[in-house]
Amino acid sequence: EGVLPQEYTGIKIEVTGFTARALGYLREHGFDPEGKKVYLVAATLRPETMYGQTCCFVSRKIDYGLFDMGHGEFFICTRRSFKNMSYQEITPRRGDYKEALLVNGDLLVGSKIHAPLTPLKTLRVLPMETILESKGTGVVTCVPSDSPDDFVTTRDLLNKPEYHGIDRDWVVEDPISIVRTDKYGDMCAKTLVEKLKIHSPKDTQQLAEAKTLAYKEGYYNGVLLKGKYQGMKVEDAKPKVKKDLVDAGLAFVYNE
Ligand code: A2H
Repeated sequence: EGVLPQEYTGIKIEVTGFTARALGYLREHGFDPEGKKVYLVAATLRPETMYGQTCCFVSRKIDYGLFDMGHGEFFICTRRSFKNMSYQEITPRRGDYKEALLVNGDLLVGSKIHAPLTPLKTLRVLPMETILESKGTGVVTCVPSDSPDDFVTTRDLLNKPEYHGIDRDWVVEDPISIVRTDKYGDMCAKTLVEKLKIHSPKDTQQLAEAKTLAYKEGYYNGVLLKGKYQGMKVEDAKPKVKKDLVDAGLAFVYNE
């Protein structure tokens, strides 16, 4: 845990089709998603990269809460993060963080989702083993072009779908180019993962190095290739993309 507060953008990713298994569980426990809007809430430091989302990651080690946001809307995130949100004027009632239901990440894997800004209409929920319960919302949106973690996890899912208990068709093979830097081209995560010879999502130390390099280069020297702010420096585009998402009700600012 750092000393300074970290400002995340909470991205609302709508679940458009629960798997039959998830539906069975939810109904059995008195929750019918029919006619409701259920969102997986992903915490990101890079809202300007949402043009490159290819899936949404959850952890099978985490029991997520399903929280009533009022007006037929529900959030799926860790109880820890919803508690924090409840003291930041994000939720309906200050200090009320009792979930309607607990849902293990495993039940969510395979569900169909719709995420803002990505050109891909339907994405899937996929498993990521390295998600920490103690950070963000426990939900990570996957941007394999710019996040080394996301790139390596995606590659691992593609290489060993049976091991991960997923359908290979659920994985989008190619990252979407969204940021260009002179140093690493227009797929900085892929470039760095290859350069540092990172083989597995468990290569924690090299991944940390790749993350730092990708983040610094992308943020300070990157140019956005997609969307309304195409051609603008990432540093300048980030607050604009974030504001547009928040104004459109697709995201919110969350601190921890
Ligand atoms: B970032 P920091 Cl394109 N466990 O979003 C593991 N990782 C988590 C997490 C958790 N509980 N919650 C959030 N994260 C990820 C986009 C992105 C991110 C890009 C490039 C780099 C990057 C798309 N994924 O982060 O420890 C989320 O991934 C690299 C720093 O608070 C979030 O931003 O600094 C970032 O880690 C937050 O990590």
